[in-house]
Amino acid sequence: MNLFVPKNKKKVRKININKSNIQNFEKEIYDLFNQGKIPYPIHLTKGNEESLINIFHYIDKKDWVFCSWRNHAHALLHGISKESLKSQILNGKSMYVSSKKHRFLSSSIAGGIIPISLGVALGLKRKKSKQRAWLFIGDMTSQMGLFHEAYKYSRNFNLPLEIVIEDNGKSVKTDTKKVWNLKKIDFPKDLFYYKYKLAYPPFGTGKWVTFK
Ligand SMILES: Cc1ncc(C[n+]2csc(CCOP(=O)(O)OP(=O)(O)O)c2C)c(N)n1
Ligand SMILES: [Mg+2]
Repeated sequence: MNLFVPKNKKKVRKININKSNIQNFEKEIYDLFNQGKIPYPIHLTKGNEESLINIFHYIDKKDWVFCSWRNHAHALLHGISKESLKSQILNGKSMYVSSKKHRFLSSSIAGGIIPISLGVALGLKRKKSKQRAWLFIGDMTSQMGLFHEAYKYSRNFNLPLEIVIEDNGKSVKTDTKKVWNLKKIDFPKDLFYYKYKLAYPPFGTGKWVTFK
């Protein structure tokens, strides 16, 4: 199974970005990095475009999106322009792209975004907002104690927090299942979940680059 969507979720959005748009953007960043034009860390995504596009159909334009260092595709799908995203990346913010206007926040700290998304979901509930908070986390981050507490809190207090597990099987280069002696990542069935094979190295481009 590549993508699991929980029951009773409705598609609410038209997406006018396709797989090649995302791949072309990432390839441009890949080339710029190799040319020494981005002297900062970058994390590229490839192999999950179709699942991501599918999931973003469920995300309202005014919902809050929270994700990790691997966030370029998410940013484009949530409406951040290519130009603005590229400028953030060229200025060293690839790992923590953000836009208040688009209600988009990411973090380079593993699990760091979890309590923030939970707090925003609590705020949305208190304000009786119709919007939801969306939390995207990797397979390793989904095994952190922090995540289990946030999950329990959000469900027990019925908060508008949607969670997406992005399972590429790895924590950087380490097999996540081996770390925890798991046969498979077991996840509650009220979460979105997708599995993919990351087609870029976990960080950078896999090449030694001389920065100018
Ligand atoms: C608090 C903290 N510890 C360690 C790291 C180093 N680190 C960066 S990515 C990563 C692995 C995370 O794996 P996963 O959640 O599966 O995300 P993926 O990169 O595979 O998308 C780690 C441990 C970090 N960013 N933050
Ligand atoms: Mg992973």
